[in-house]
Amino acid sequence: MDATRPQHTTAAAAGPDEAAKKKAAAAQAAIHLPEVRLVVLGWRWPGKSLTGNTLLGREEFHLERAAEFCVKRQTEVLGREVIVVDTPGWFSAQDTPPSYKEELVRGASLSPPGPHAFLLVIPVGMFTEVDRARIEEHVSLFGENVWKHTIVVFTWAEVLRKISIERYIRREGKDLQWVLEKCKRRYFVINNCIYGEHPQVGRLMEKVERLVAEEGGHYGQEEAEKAKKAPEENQNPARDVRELGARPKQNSALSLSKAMEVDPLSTVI
Ligand SMILES: Nc1nc2c(ncn2[C@@H]2O[C@H](COP(=O)(O)OP(=O)(O)OP(=O)(O)O)[C@@H](O)[C@H]2O)c(=O)[nH]1
Ligand SMILES: [Mg+2]
Repeated sequence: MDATRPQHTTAAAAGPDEAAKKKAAAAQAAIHLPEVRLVVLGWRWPGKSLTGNTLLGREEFHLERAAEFCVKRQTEVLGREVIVVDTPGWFSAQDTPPSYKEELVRGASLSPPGPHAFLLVIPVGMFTEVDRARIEEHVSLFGENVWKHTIVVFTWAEVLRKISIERYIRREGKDLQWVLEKCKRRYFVINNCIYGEHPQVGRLMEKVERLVAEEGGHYGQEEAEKAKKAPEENQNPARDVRELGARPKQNSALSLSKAMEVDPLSTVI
C-alpha cells in the first residue's frame, strides 16, 4: 500500500448522510502529500506541456507540436516532490491512431504506484458536443475509475477577461457541464502566463490533496492494467499516423469573443 494513501474505513455501508459526513471530514483533514503524482491529459495543443512547466516552475517540457510520447519529469515544489507525466494529445476531428492511445494509457503507469490526479486540460473557449465525446472516448481508456481522480484544468482563461469562470461554464452549456459533473465539479483555472513562484501552484496541490482525502488514495495500477485492453477495442487499424498528420483542434479560446472579461486567478477554487 502506498505510504501516502490516507487511512479510511469504507463509508458506503453507513448510508449516504454518514458517507457524506465522512467525506467532508476526510476532505478537511489536512493531508500533506510528500509526493504528488500527476498525469496531464487533453486533446492536441490546449497547453498540456506548458501547464506541466507552470506546475514544475521550470521549462521541463518542450512545447513541440503534436508530441507522440509520454514524458515524465519531477522536481521539488513547495516541499513536495512533484511528478508530472505529459501525454500525447488526442486528435479532435479524426480518429486517434491506436499507437497514440496505447502511449496515452502508458502514461498512467509511469508514476508508480499510480497518479494521484489526472489533469484534464481544456482551453477556455467554445466547447462542443464533439469535444465532450472525444474526452469521454479518451479518458475512458483509463477505466471508469479515472473520473474520481480527474481535475479539469482550464487554460487560456485570460481571454475571458471580466466574466467569471462559473458564468463561462454555465454559458457553454450541457457538454462542458457533463465533463465537470464526471469530475465531481473539480476544476482549476491555471494562468500559464505566470512563470515561477505563485500561489496558484500551491492551490492546485491542495486541491489534489483534497481529492486524495475524498477518494481515499491514488488511481490504482490495477485500473491501468484493466484499461489496457480498451485501446484495442477502439482501434481503427486502417489509418496511418502520417496520413492523419498534425492537425490540432484550433484553439477555440482564440476565437472567443473578446467581450468576455474575467480575472482568472480570482476564480481559482
Ligand atoms: N496565452 C496562453 N497561451 C498558452 C496557454 N497554454 C498554452 N499556451 C500556448 O499554447 C501553445 C501550445 O501549448 P503546449 O503546452 O505546447 O500544448 P500541448 O497541449 O502540450 O500541445 P501538444 O503536445 O502538441 O498536444 C504554446 O504556444 C503555449 O505557449 C495559456 O493558458 N495561455
Ligand atoms: Mg505538448
